[in-house]
Amino acid sequence: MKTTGFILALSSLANAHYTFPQLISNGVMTADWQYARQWTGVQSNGPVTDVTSTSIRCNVDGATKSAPGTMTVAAGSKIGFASNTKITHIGAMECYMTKVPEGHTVATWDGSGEVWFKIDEDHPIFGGASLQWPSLGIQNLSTTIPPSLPSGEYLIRVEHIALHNAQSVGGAQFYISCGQLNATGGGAGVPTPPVAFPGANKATDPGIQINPYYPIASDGPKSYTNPGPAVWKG
Ligand SMILES: *[C@@H]1O[C@H](CO)[C@@H](O)[C@H](O)[C@H]1NC(C)=O
Ligand SMILES: *[C@@H]1O[C@H](CO)[C@@H](O)[C@H](O)[C@H]1NC(C)=O
Ligand SMILES: [Cu+2]
Repeated sequence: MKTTGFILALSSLANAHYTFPQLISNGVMTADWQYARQWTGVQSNGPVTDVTSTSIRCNVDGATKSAPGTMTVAAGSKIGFASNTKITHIGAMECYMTKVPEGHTVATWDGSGEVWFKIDEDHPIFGGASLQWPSLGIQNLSTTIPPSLPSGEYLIRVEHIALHNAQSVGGAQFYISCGQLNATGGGAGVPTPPVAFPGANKATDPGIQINPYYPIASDGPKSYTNPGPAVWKG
């Protein structure tokens, strides 16, 4: 009986997790792992919890694995990531990009170094018993490729930072996926400020180690500081 209960508890935990296998462009869903890098252990749907590991960049082995395809997107157009299941945890959504350097292709670029910039982040809704985010219960996330982004090949990285257990160090859960893009029709923007993964986040950052249910009051917590750099408004 005990064992059964334990297995049930484990499987319901796994069901609560999610991955981002699909990109969405012009309202069209692409196939699973066609443009997003399929990471090692993807069947677990599990999160990354160590912000100092290389896995924080593109999930487990995602820095050195390539996706079969590179998706062409116009600068200024909408792009999305779809989760394999509804997002079941409260937490912040952030989106980053990095340009593939000369002499590399996006299929083999590992995204190392202080080369990532943030293109989007969302913010919580205040007033409930806990912090709430607009991503809770949805599957499709959407953002805009900055219009002045220089044309060329990029990795795009989405992270959903689940914070339901984040009151202790290492309790935040990072759900991460990296997609391979070829941006066209871009401009002469200079994305800034650049950060590295790992490096952009500390386990004790106030947006990562936080009790989203505190203070306990009918109108709940009233502030949240997104981790990472400022958004580049290209
Ligand atoms: C996600 O977006 C796609 C493409 O626009 C749409 O077909 C699909 O119904 C959406 N899924 C959900 C759960 O909203
Ligand atoms: C990216 O787009 C440019 C402009 O259309 C094209 O010349 C280039 O071959 C594309 N590269 C990839 C990898 O798709
Ligand atoms: Cu989970």
